[in-house]
Formats: sequence, C-alpha cells, structure tokens
Amino acid sequence: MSDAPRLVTCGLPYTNGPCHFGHLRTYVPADMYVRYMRLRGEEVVFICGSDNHGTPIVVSAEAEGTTPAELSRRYHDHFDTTFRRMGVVFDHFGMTDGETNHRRTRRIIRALEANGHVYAERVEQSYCSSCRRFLPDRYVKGLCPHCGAEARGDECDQGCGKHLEPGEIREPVCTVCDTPAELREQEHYFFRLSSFEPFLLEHLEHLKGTANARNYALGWVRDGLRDWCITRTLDWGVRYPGREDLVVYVWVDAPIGYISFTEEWAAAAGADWRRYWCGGAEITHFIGGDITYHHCIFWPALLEGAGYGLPNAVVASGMLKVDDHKFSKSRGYVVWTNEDYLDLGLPADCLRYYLVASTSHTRELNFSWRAFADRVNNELVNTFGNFVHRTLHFAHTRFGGIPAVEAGAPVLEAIRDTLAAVDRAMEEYEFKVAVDAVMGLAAQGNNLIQANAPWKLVKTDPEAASRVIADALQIVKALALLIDPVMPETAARIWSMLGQQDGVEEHRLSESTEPLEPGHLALPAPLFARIEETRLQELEAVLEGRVAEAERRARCEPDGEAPLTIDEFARMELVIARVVSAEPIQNSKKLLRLVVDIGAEEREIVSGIAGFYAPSDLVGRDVVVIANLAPATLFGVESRGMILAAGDEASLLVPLRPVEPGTRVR
Ligand code: B3M
Ligand code: ZN
Repeated sequence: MSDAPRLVTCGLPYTNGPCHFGHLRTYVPADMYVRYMRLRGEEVVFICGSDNHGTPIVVSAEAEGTTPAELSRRYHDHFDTTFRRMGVVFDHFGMTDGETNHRRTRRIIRALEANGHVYAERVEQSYCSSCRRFLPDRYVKGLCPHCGAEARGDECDQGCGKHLEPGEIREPVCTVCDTPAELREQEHYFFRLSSFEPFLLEHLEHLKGTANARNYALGWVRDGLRDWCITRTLDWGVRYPGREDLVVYVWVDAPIGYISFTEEWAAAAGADWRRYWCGGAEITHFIGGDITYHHCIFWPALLEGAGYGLPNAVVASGMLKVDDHKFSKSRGYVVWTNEDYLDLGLPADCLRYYLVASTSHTRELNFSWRAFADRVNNELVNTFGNFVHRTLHFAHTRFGGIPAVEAGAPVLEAIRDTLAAVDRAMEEYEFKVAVDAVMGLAAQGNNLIQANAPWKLVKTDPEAASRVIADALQIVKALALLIDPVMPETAARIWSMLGQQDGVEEHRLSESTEPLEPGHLALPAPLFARIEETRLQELEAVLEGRVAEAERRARCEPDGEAPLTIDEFARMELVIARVVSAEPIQNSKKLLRLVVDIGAEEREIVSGIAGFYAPSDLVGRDVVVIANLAPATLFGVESRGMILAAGDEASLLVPLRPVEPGTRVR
C-alpha cells in the first residue's frame, strides 16, 4: 500500500445506445476493484462519465432525427441509472460535453501548442460530393490500409484494430449515401506523436496493469508512430481554439474527461483535483481492450506534452461474445442490461458474479444464458448460498443465534490463506482467481458442515456442535467481507443476517478473523434463487428471437423512407451503355476503370466489379448505367456514372433484346 492518492477511472460510454453486457465487462470488475481497495483501507476516488462527442453520436442523432445534445443527455442519464442498478457506483459521473471539459480541453490544447507539440498542415480528407461535406471518422467506410479488412474511417474495427488517420482508409465510401468518396485538401492540426516515441517506450516499460495493454502498446511504438490529426470538420464537439470551422477529435477531449470529472468531483467534495493530475498520484484506467491504443499511446503522450501527471496502470478487459458469435447489435447478438436482465427482476449480483467468475479479465468471455444459469445454480445457490443458509439456520434454530464460542485455529488459518490469495490476485488484476478463492472458502465451509454433521452432533455433544457452528459462522463473516466487492447487495444481506446493524463496507477485510459478538440471530432467508429450466428457456428465446429478427431484416431491408415518386424516377437517367474498354486500377483489388459508350458520348466509369469479371469479358457488353449521378474521383479517376449490378457477386443487368447504346431505361 502506498500513500499516493488513488484514482480509478472507467472508459466513458458513448451516448448513442443503451448499456449492454459488453459494457459491463469493464465496469463491473473496476467497481469490484475499487470496493476491494476500500475494504483494504485505501482511499480511492472512482471517476467516470459519458462520452458525448464524435461522429458515433452525430450519426446516431441524425438517424433518430434528434440533436446530439438531446441524445447525449438521454443516454447519459440512462448509463448513470443503469450503472447504479448494477451496483457500479462512481464518485462522479460527468459529461464530456460539460463546461468543465470544454474548458480543460482547450487549456490542454493551448499548452500543447505553447510547448511546440502541435502544427498545422494541409492534408487530403475524404469528401462526399453528393452530401457536399467532408467525411470524418464514422462518416466514411472502406478498407483498412494495413490489413485490408472492412474498416471505419478512424479504426479498423473488424480487422487488425489499428487506429486510422483521416484520408488513410482505402476505397472510401460515404456511410450516409454510399457514394464513393473523393479526396480534398483541407488544413488540420497535428500532434507530434512521433516525437514521443522515446518517452512512450520508457513510460510503457513501467506501466502497471494487465500485460495485454502494455505489450500491444510497446509493439505499436516499436513499429513506429506517426503524427496524429487532432481536428475534425464537424459542428459537434469542443471548438479548436482559434478555429470556428474545426472541433477537436473526440479521442482528445474524451480522456481529458477523466481530468474534468475529477475537477467536478473535487469541487463538490471540497478536494483538490491537482493532487490527482499533477504527478505523484496512482491513476488506474479500466478500459475495454479495443481502446488500448488510445489509452496507452495517445493519452500518456498528451498528458506528458501538456505537463500533467501520468497514469500508473491500464487494465484492459477482453471482449464479450454472445453464444459463440462476435458481439453485434445489428446481427442481434447483444444482451441489454435493463431490458433483458434487470427489468426481469434478475439480481445484479448474479450477473456481477458471472461476469467476473467466467474467465480471466483479459480473455474473451463467451456469454450464454445456459452458462450463466449453471454458475448461478451450482456455485451461488448450491455452494455459497447453501453454506451461508444452513449455517445461519442451524445457529438460529439450535442456538438461538451466535454462540459464545470462538472459532478454532484451523478455520482462522483457512480464512487468512484466503485473504492472502485474494489479495495477491487483486494486485495482479486476476479477478477470477480472487472470486474463485472466495468460493473455495465457501466450499470448505460446506465440507466442514458435511464432515461434522452438527445436526447429529448436537444430540450427543452439544459443545462440539457449537464449536462447529462457531467455525462456520466465522467463515460466513469472512465471506460477507470478501464477497462484498463482487456482490455488494448479497454481502449486505449476510451482514444484516449476522445481526450487524451497520454497513459491511464500513468494515475492513482484516476483521474477517475477528470473533463475532455472541447474540440473537433471526431466521435467515435464502440468498439466491435457482434459475429454473423454464426461465432459462425464456431467456434464451428472447436472444434467439432477436437474432432471427435481425436475419429477417437483413434479407429484406425495408428502407423506411418515403416511396419514390414517378417524377423522382424520371430524374434518374438510366441508359444502356456499351463497354468500350476495361482495365484494372492500380492498387485496387475491387475497382475497374471502364470506358462506356452512352450514345451521345463516351465516358469513364469506375466500377467495383474487378472481383467478378475479367476486363476482357466486359468489352462489347451492353449494360445499364445511371448517367446523371454526381461525379466522384476514385484512385485519381473521375467516375461519371454507375453500372447497375445485383447481388453479392455483382451480376450485371443486361438488355434481353438488342438496343442501341444511349437507349433510355424506363
Ligand atoms: N467512448 C467508447 C469506446 O470506444 C469510448 C471510450 C472513451 S474513453 C476516454 O469504447
Ligand atoms: Zn486493419
């Protein structure tokens, strides 16, 4: 234990959709960690908030027909409430769109500029000629320049996971209207990330937390870092100081939220935020493994460049799968925290336990309702709940409460061993190991009762029976303290069933071996309810229904827009075109450059059919073209029109009877 002030943060959820189990994989273990440290006697400030800026929110707000501010407020409140319902309790839950964060972000930018870490440069950005706008981040999709996977504008989310800089994505397409994007020049601001390589190598060598975060980050630094574009052409966000047309990239102001929220908490709590952010504090960031780059590379470099203190540890959780499928809202592989769980009356504690006990924090967790029910029924009901209940029940019925007998040395030894094992595991962020050790103690308690059969013993040797029950009660007390970080509500119930008037969190783990005051105990209530087979099938059916619905939607996507009028159709200049020549485009696997004859003229069209046709097969063919589509430049070629094709293999639409090039399609 050190004297340095401790701050723990969790990654900030975007305010563009409800809380799901994937989120909880980060927040529940972080909350467990904080509760544990507090029970160990440490003072910890636990900070989080919502991430309101960036294109994820703007795109979702547009899709909903609302404003980013309204959407953010709504989902901010949603996360705040949901986290509390899950027992995840922050000292402060702020908003990155709050005034404090706008101010702190601009201050940090000015500090970076003053320290010579920022420069302006004209660069090429994706631009949609049909929407007439630049396409920052999620407004553009295409192929990852590193691994070729389908990617978003700022991140290769399906493939190698790398951060992508504006203009880097290959074959960019506008996500709003599907028009291939062109490149246009614009002035942006860059952070000299490359000059932080030596600093980062040194910083990462000493960074604590999980090895996955450190090792990935070290690998990225060793591969070499490029300067980082920190501005975007967007209305929503923190204005870049001195520029009306640019906002700060969301990944700048989002982590700065950690500082701003600490300021807000400190202002309300009468504390000084500088104790935490000006060096000397122990800062631990809990994050999802997919945002390691931002937290281990960008963030420490920003802090260093602006003269702030650095994080001490980054704890990165593995991803969540659902029924062996990659987590995906659009494909239905998602489990919602409220709708699918809490609103059905299922206890937060059981889910908290399941999420921690299933696998190591850094591994992928494959969620299934059956695995969940098995853990609840076997571990919580049969082992833990059963032991606590039979002990309290026996003490109540045979002794009227806690007998005036102290626990024996072997039991105290077993408790001390558990405390030590849990402490080692928590220090190493091995949350499953910690919770398994607690369950191990409960299992020892069950064995103790089974082996000594106090209900028989009490008839022949009541004193021996009272010793057995004193041992068991001591274990129950230790379990209440030890399980509190994972299952706080359960711990509170055990504590009160042990006849305690105060809250378990007002005590210390070290009291686990201190004797219980003899006294009256009420009849205990069971701690957990079994998940019965019928309930399990209902839970599974909801998920199956969601996946089936998503599949149905994917097959016959109704676009939900107003029907096309005949005038609108007439505005589309669909004509027969004869392919005059076709050739591949350098550096593109998908695209062909075609010259087509549309009667009145020949024109160039870029078409994404290279994967399905050899250029020579196309020459002389008659196809259908939209001739009055706004032009787009792709790989330096101006494409004036689009060839119509159907299906995944781009089956070309061709006329059944011969017609002249230029003939209108009606
Ligand atoms: N809002 C959510 C994510 O990418 C993002 C985290 C910000 S943490 C500063 O997982
Ligand atoms: Zn990639």
